[in-house]
Amino acid sequence: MAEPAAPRVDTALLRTGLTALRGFVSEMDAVEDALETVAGIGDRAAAKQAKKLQRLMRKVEPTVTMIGQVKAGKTSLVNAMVGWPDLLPADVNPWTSVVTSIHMSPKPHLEGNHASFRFFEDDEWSRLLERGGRIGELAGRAGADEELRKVTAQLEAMREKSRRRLGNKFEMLMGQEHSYGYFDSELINRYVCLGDDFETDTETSSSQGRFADITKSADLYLHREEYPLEFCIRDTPGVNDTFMMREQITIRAIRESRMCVVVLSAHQALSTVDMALIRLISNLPSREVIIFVNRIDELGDPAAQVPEIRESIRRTLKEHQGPADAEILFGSAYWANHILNCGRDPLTGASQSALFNWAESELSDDTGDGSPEEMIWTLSGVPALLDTISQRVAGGMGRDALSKTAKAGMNLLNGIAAGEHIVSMRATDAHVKPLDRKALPAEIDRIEREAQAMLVSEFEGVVENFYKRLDRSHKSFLERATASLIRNLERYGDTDVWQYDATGLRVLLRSSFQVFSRNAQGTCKNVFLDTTGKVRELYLRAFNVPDASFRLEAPSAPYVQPPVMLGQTIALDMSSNWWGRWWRRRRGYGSMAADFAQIIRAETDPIVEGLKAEHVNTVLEDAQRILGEFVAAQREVLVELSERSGTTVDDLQGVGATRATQDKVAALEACRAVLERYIQ
Ligand SMILES: Nc1nc2c(ncn2[C@@H]2O[C@H](COP(=O)(O)OP(=O)(O)O)[C@@H](O)[C@H]2O)c(=O)[nH]1
Ligand SMILES: [Mg+2]
Repeated sequence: MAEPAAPRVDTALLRTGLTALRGFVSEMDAVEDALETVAGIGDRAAAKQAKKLQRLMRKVEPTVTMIGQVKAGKTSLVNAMVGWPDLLPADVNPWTSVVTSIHMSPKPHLEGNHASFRFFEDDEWSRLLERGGRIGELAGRAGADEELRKVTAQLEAMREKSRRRLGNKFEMLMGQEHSYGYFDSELINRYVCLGDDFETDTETSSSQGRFADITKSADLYLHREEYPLEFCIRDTPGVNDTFMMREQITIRAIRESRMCVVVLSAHQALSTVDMALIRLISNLPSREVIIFVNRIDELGDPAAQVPEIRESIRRTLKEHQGPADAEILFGSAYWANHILNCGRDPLTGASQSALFNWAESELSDDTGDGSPEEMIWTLSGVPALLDTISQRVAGGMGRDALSKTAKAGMNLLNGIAAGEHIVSMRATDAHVKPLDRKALPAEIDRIEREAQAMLVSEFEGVVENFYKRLDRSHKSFLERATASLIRNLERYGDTDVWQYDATGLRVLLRSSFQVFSRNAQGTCKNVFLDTTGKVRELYLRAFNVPDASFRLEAPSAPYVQPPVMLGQTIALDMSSNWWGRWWRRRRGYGSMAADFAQIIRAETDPIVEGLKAEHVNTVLEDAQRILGEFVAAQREVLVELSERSGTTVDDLQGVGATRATQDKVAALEACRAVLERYIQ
């Protein structure tokens, strides 16, 4: 008997939202062609560099991270976006903390679709157990011993269960990675889906969910020709959990990609419950945040309710200093997956009437002439989401990548053109003096040394300034908060639980960070320009190239990651039981104020330290690397040129060489016109 055919999925629908991404890829093609020409004209070293630039440009993999409430439909939405409705299990046990990245590639992988799963490191678990995670840390600081005991006991039980489930493999698996030359839903389930028995004591699960409790991340490599370039969609477990472990996971995931989609459920779109979420995204620029309000199929009257929800989200974002201009889209992963599945499972009655209601409001006469499938796909909001993402990629990290490649390509081209100039000079004028080749490498080394030293010393000033501002903001916040506490105590006594909003601190720290970010980029830009000027002078001096026509592009300053960690929950954000109890247990205003200052300091110090350590070092290291790469590329071209300029007139075969040179120069000019378009 023949095997039943796999259920059909209409992946062609995906193309609808990816036009801007295709546009971006054709721009990449144009730059790639120009580099191809440059490679053909230049000598071996130049050709090698051009190939390397092509390779690096092709390696860009835009990544978008889905964050949001548990059950908002993140996973269902990811499935729709990759065109595989049942790929990742929806409705997984909220205890899982796996971050799943789906890497799509327009070309099939040689080894076919494949997957790898990574487990937590042993020390990540121990840290969680010893200190009870972030929540335990908070409870510990507040002296909420009872809570701390509870949290630790829960974590112990969780670990015990995993240990029993996995037997003596448990320790061995920590920190390991499992790779497979295929994947399907069954395999994924084993790694990301906890069995339902996890929280109860019935040990019924067999293979399902066998590893899920210790899986940290899953990477799936999928061939999808509808995506015109390598593209990664990352699913996170959701922000709100008992141990605040996932908050850290989410923060890390956001930091690793330039764009995030905040998925909200239409029933409960951005209420005060989501303050943790709002805090996380308020540290991102609006253009890097897209809000997708999912599950509109469950609204009674989407046409009327959607505008209200939009308005309320805008208001909430504004009130809480969130990214007020972030794009807000509406849709239903349920409709999207329904239509990708070619409508095999009929829509429920309520969902169908919501669809008609939404169609009437959304589909105008000129959008209404597609097929019914296309119309439902449009109404699901997924193509609009893909389109917004595509545009952001093309306008953001894509544009940056193109510009970076175009600049390096242009410099390569200018080097080659300078070489051709030398050749033609030597062919016509025997008086051009050959260069002292030996002096060049030392000159370039000197320029690099000076540039790196300048970078470090200028950076020091920027950093010192930043630290001062941070510390000042931190101190003044602590003083104000404590003063407010005392005022409150004097006025109302200590019976009312007093709350103090940490937004002020975040705003202050964020603005210090923005100043740092601007100054750091400005410094890099200056040093890069200065270095470029010196290298250019070397060309002029060494090869007699005409001053006016010879240009070198300075590399772009490094990208500075937004300070997402500022959004992490701190004691002041919590209004849980232990805060009240902490409050009631204190006696005497003096001790209260002192204790309070101490707990807040203990909570905010790590944030300030984190901003200092991680961001500052990353920016400086990136800048040093960019500078190093720039000089290395220039060194290769210059040394190569100096070798050519040592050839004799006879080697150049007189007039013949001049004519060939003119052809080359014309071809290079055509490439220059292409590359110029992409330089920012
Ligand atoms: N009606 C409806 N249900 C949805 C939609 N998206 C997801 N769900 C359901 O909501 C539940 C949670 O979805 P899931 O994708 O796991 O949410 P996550 O926790 O954010 O990843 C599942 O039962 C889904 O089938 C939607 O657009 N409409
Ligand atoms: Mg999920």
